[in-house]
Amino acid sequence: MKKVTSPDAPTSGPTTPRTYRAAIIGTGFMGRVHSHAIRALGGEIVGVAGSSHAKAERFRASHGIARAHSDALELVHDPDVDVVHVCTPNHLHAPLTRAALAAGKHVVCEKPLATDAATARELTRSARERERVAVVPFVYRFHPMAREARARVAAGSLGRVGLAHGGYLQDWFLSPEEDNWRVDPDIGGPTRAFGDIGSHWCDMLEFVTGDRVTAVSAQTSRITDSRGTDGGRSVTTEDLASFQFTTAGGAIGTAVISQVSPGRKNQLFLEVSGTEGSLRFDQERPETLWSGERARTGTVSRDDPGLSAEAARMVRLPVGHPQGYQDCFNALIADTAAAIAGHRPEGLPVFADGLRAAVLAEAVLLSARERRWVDVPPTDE
Ligand code: SOE
Repeated sequence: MKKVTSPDAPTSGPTTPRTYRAAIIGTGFMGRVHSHAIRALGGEIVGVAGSSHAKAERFRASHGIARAHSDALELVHDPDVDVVHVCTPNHLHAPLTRAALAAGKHVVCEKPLATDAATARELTRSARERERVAVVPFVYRFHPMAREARARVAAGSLGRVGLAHGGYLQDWFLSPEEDNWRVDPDIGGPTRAFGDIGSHWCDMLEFVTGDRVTAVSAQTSRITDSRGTDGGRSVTTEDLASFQFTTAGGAIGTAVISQVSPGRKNQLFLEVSGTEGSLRFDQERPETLWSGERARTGTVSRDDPGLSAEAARMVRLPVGHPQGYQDCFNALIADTAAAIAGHRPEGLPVFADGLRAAVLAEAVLLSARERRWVDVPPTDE
């Protein structure tokens, strides 16, 4: 494939790649979602690797992929592969990404890019130096209504933004019997609920408002100190987090993060209020935005004529045909391919955004541990 530049680097003009030749490492939920998105693009999945050969083989057979590998590094070095998709448990993200960049590949690495900010910074620099397209799937950016909210804030429709609040709520860790690699800090990292879904909320906040969180005051908590069917392992990471924050633009706000809220499956919601109006996005009803003004309230719909150009660019299906999570992923992978071809697609989440999430996570954990406000250092990568 022709040498291409990262979306952050200057480009000499778009070209169309021959094809998108990918490797998938990781055979769980995210591996499946990535695989569907690559196929939707018309890309080729050269091979898959998993935590065991049996898992890789099952994934290969059910997804119609040519090769199953037991050795992920062998697949990373395959000359037929242009882009490596890292969809493994968290502790493998950094070593596999490092190896893929060193082998000259483009990378789509699931979040967290790394379980600590120093490593995330190293990978961000490495991708930039090597001029590789390097993406972290903050995928909710690809809902047309998230783009619409961002466009309206940028156009000044809300006036001066003073407040943002919301949360990200799930319930899949409700039972103390629920055990998972995420519970083990050596595999999942030092933060669980915040790292897994709070990172999405913060990305959405900063993406929609175009503003930066400058300081946080956080608390974390858990509903059980042990997990597993036999009362098994002791738990050190959080089920719950709440935080208040300030932004560079002078706004304040709060967010609640939970993986133990009964009945809540995947509710990421964000409400932003300015001097002229408010907007609310809810990921479980992603085709509309609630809009409020002093004199009236209303609903902006994906089907409305007159959406911003960026929102319209994310519309992939005709009016009346709802779009969802997988459509967002398809759009993200399509923009990744465009970046590899030398375009600069608006709003593609790159490693700098993964680094930003790692820096925010460290600030939240430190604040909760020391029960004080913590400044969030700027991430100028
Ligand atoms: C599980 O909590 C999970 O799949 C997250 O890992 C994803 O990032 C989120 O999009 C949905 O929930």
